[in-house]
Formats: sequence, C-alpha cells, structure tokens
Amino acid sequence: MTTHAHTDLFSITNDEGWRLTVEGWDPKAEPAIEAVLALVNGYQGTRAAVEEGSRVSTPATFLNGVFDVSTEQVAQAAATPDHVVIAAPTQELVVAPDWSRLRLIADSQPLDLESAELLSQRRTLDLHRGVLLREWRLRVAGKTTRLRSLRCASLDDRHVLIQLLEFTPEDWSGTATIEALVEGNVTNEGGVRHLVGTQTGAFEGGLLLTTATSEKQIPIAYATHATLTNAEGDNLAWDDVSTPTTIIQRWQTAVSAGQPLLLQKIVTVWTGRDDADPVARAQETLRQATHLGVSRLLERSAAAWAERWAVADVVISANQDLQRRARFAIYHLIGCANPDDEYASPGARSLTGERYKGHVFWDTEIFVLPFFVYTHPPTARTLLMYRYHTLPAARAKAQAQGYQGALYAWESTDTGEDVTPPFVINAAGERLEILTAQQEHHISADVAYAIWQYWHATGDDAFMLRAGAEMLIELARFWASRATLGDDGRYHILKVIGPDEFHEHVDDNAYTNRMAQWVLRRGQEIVAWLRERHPQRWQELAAQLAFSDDELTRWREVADGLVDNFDPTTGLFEQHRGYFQLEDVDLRQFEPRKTSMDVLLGWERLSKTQIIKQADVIMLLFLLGDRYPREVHAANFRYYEPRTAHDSSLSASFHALAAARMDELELAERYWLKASNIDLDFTRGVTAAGGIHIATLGGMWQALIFGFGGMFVEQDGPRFEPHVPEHWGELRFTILWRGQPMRVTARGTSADVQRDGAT
Ligand code: IFM
Repeated sequence: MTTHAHTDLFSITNDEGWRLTVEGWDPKAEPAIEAVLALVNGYQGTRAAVEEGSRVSTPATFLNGVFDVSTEQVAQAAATPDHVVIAAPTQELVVAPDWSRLRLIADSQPLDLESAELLSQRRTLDLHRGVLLREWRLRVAGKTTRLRSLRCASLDDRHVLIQLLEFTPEDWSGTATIEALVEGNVTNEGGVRHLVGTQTGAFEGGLLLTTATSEKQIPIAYATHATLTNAEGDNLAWDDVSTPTTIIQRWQTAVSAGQPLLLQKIVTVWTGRDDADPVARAQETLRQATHLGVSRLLERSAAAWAERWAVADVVISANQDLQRRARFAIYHLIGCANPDDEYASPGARSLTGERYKGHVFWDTEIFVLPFFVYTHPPTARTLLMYRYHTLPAARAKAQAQGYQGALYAWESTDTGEDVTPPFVINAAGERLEILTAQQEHHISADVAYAIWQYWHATGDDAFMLRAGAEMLIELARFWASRATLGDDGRYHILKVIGPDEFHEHVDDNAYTNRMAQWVLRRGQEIVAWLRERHPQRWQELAAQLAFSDDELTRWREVADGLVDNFDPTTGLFEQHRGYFQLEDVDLRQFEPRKTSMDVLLGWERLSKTQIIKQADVIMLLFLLGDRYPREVHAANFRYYEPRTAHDSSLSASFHALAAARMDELELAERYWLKASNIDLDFTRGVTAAGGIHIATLGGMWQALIFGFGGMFVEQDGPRFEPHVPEHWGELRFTILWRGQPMRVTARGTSADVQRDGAT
C-alpha cells in the first residue's frame, strides 16, 4: 500500500471531546444513527445514510421551510405496531433530492453493504467542523477495497454541499466504476411523492436538476460538478448517464492495487423560497464554488463553525463523555436554524427526520430559543420574526375559536396556519382525536415569554418596535378574551391542555394561568413603554390595532383576578383544578418500562390518575419561579417528579435543570444523561430514527447553563450560582448579554465571570 495523498482533505479532529463516532454496522440502529450524525446548516439537513444506500437506509435531505401537502398521504398511510400514523392530509417537510448518493463497483461487483463483506467501518461526525467522515473496507470476490468519504453542508455558504470519496483497491487491480448522483427520484415516508416535473440537464460548468413541489409549486434547483482524479492527479474523463430524474456522472477507469482515486463533488441548491430564479442562483453558486475548490470550501465552512463555537461552546473540562454529549446538543442547535430566513423555524425533529412532519411547536420558543438568545441573537430574532410573519394566521385562529388577539398554531409550517393533524390512527386501527390544536393554548404565552426574554437580553428596541410589541399586545388581548369570570369572582381559564398532555380539557392549568397572567402584565408594560418612549410608534400601532384604553383596564383586572392554584400553606401548585383528587398511582410498579403510560393504561384510565407526561409545574417554576423561595421549588419538585412518566422527550432535561438548582447533583446528572440518551443511546434506539429531538437538546443546553451553571437572569443582568459536580472539573461557557460576552468559569459552587471579552 502506498501512503495516501489526500490526508489533508480527510483529516478531522483527534480530540475525543469533539467527535461523535459510530463503529461497525448495526442495521437496527441505523435509522437513529442517520439522524444523530446528520449534516445540518440551518438551510438544509441531510441524514447520514450511507452513500451507496442499503436495505435499512432512509436517506433524506430536507430544505428548511419547504413544505407541501399531498392528498396521496391519506391513501398511503399505514400504522405499524409501535407507531401511530397521521392519516389526514397534512403539510409536511418535503424530502428533497438526495445530493450525496454514490454507486461503487469493483470490476463488476457492487461495493455496498449487502453485496460485499464489511471488514470494518467507522463514521465520525466532527462536531467542530461540521463534517462527517466515513472510513470502511469491503471485500467482494476476494478483492478488498478501502474507502473513505467526507461530507459537509457548508455553514459559510449554506447553499453549498461538498462530498469527497477516496477509493483504494488494496489488493486488486482492474476496473473501478464510480457514479456520483443527485437522486431526484425520492419520496417521503409511505412513498408520498411531493416532487413533480423533475428534469436533468447540462449547462456550462456542470449538471442541473430542477424540480418543484406538487401543491405549492416551490421550484428547487440543484447544480453539481464532480471530478475524479487518479493517484497521479490526472483528471479522469466521465460520462453523463443521467436519467430524466437523476443526475449521474459516471467514471469507469483502470485501477491498480494501492493507487487511490479521489472523487470531489460539489452540489449547490436553491429554491423558489430563496430567489425568484433558483436555477440561475444554483448555477452561479456552483461556478463560484468550483472556482474556490473543495479545500477552500471546507476551510471556509470550518471557519464559520469555529466562529459559532467560539461563543456557543460549553466546556466540561474533566469528563470527555459528558463533553461530547454537550457538544452534540450544541452542534444540532447551531444547525437547526437559518439566521437568514425569517419564514422558517425548527421543527420538533429539526432537519433530520420526518417525525412530526417538520412541524413547529412551542419547542422552539421555550426549549431552543434561549440558546440563540444568549449565543447568537440574530438567529433568535429571526425565529421570533417567523412568529411575526405568521401573526395573521394566529389572529385568524383566535377569531375562529371565538377569541380576540392572536392564538398561535399548536403545530405550524411556513404559513402559520394550524396543521396539527385532527386525528391519528393507532396500531389497533382506532381513530384517536388530537385536541392539542383546540386546547393547548399555552403556546400563545410561550411566544410572548420568548419575545420578552430576547428583548431583555439584547436590548433590541428596533425589534420590539417593529414586531415584538405588536405580537405582545395581540397575545395579551388573546388571554384577556380567553379568561372567564367565575362565580367566585376570580378569573379562570377553562378547557385547556397544559404541557402535561395526559390531561385534556382541564380547567385552570397552573402553567397556563400563570403564564397568561404574566403576558397580561407584560402587555401593560409594553403599552406604557411605547407611550412614554415611542409615542409616535404607539400612535401608529394603537390606530392599526384599534386599541382602546379599556383593554388595559381589562388586562389588569384579569391578571389580578386569575387563579394560580398556589397553596401558600403547602407551597404546592395544583397542576390543574381537581388534580389532587385524582388517583395517585405509584409509577415504580411499572418499571422497567418500555412503553408509554398512555399505551399501558389507556387514555380513559390515565386521565383519572395523577400520572403526568412531562414537566408542567416544574417548567412553570423554572420560567416564572424567581419570586418563590427555594422551599417552594423543592416542595413541587418532590411532589411532581415521582408522578412524572417522562413520556415526552421534553421532560428529562428540565428535571435535570431543576435538580441541579436544588443541588441534587447525582439526580441532576442522571436526568441530563437520560435526556441525552433519547438520541444517543442507539441500543434503546429507535426514537431518534424519526429525527433528533431538538427540544431535548435545547433543554440540555439550558440545564447546563441555568441548572449546573446556575444562571439567573435578573433585571440588571445575569448572576450565577453554580452547582457543578466535582468530577466535571470546570464548567465553562459564554453568555452574550446586551451584545457583550460574559465568559463564565464555574467549579463547584463558585463562578468567575469575565466581561467584555477579557479572558
Ligand atoms: O411539543 C411537544 C409536546 O410538548 C409533547 N409532544 C411532542 C411535541 C413535539 O416535540
């Protein structure tokens, strides 16, 4: 074997704290691995399916904000034993052409995992540079081939995708056939075909694939150019053997043992969402990218990642395993959102899988957004602008349900209309109504909370004037109309679902009521602020919204009169009215448990118990609990934690956060690991198959910063009361406050905070 000439291109970090490595091949775990190792840059996400495909592979590229609806779905949907399916037509994130598909042949033998013997395989996601390296060896017909590949979705220019392949016949000489594809013949889950009119063709500088989504007719253009060089560096000739739906560049060449071939492929992608002429943009971007070359493109992307990591990194100095888990979360957080696109927001599974169809939930505002608020405010602003652009749909939803102001969709896509499926069919073929769109209204408080949090941390008055204030006023209006005056002379919010989705149409969910009350108060403050500081803008807005001062009186009255279910004698919040009277079931009797409690007990029975799905009062106490003493936090944690089934991925991370603040470090770490294992434990491993859980990852970051790092945000800025386990060493992170970095080094219970970039 000769030494390889391409070491530099394929080199990735050796630092274990920055690498996520998967050895070998486990078909059962593969769908989850594809999501965890996905390449994400906010514009697109590409699952890490093996390039040549396999029986268990589900390759998919998702373009942020490209949704479509197909009535075909109704016919195609089918339940599997462990999974309900959505049977009604709904908007879904479209599976776009697969840009990293390859076909490899040694003499006439296909080199894939089904036809050849896999001798070894290692896949490594370099979290620092955002590149995926794969090294594998295959033997077929007595011939061994060593392969290395690298893929990268550039963070520098989000429209640029890079793929490398090194092909080395170890012990044979003969003919190698390599095909580089952009596969346009793709479908969503269930064989749903969203792309129509797909065509391929050539242009000066490369090959082109154009297509469009069927219903919304969003044009999509991919341009590509690949080269194959031999060990001497000669550029080898290729044939264009494209089909009408798939670009195929084919090389057939003589190879000798030990002499590597190197494929370098660049793909660019634009859609009609980004530009009126996506074809011209894809071609032009390809020209520029080809001119720069793969090396420079990789360097530029690495520099863009480095810039983000310089602020976003969280160091756990003495524990490599925890370090890697933290960076895995941060990598996906950075990659889930595009700061340049105000019309898209991360779906529950980011851009890594089809579960939840790419729909946007409260996950964004409460779980993900704080990461951006404190490490990359432009992205936070963009995500809030998504809510601003979808305000008309939120107004329409409020009106349709008989309320005023704005009621955000429980699940939304690009338009903001509520796309929550009205029902699903479970494995038994039963139709289950989904009531979240009708009743899970707390999202209209969560959005307000996020607006305020962003404004407080950044001081971005321009955003507040342009968009934030209008949203806050509409949200306060909604809550004022949503509350009703009871016979007891107090205000109540009836028939809701709180964060705990195991209890439907409940009255006075503490989370919802307290958050609503908070919004009504912030509404009053923002009106006062506008009046005092920006009277002209206030005049415009008041006229536009036909605002009357009576509304302020009503907001005050409702906020003052809303019940909050807090009992000062016990220090407990009752999760909703009547909750304490429900049957108290000891969850321990079901352990070890592989199934969720709704499946074990059935909905009817479950709703009569105190078993809760996910953090609810505990969430409330984190978001608005600053004025309550420690004892109140502790009492509620002690009460609700044993009754929580954690049957939602949103639960464990906030239990970690709350436990850390109580200095229960073992428990906190256990919960934090539990949260990270939702995606990273491939042995349990199927839930990540439908995509990584972006809310969990945001929650992990928050647990590190607000829990272990002990950050409390007060009127004049953050203060820190850390609780760092001894075996973690130092916990180091950066927080941006009003545009200035605060560099925090925490150890045990002490924190050193450097401001103004000083280290
Ligand atoms: O938003 C969550 C909800 O709280 C629990 N079920 C899953 C949704 C999407 O992550």
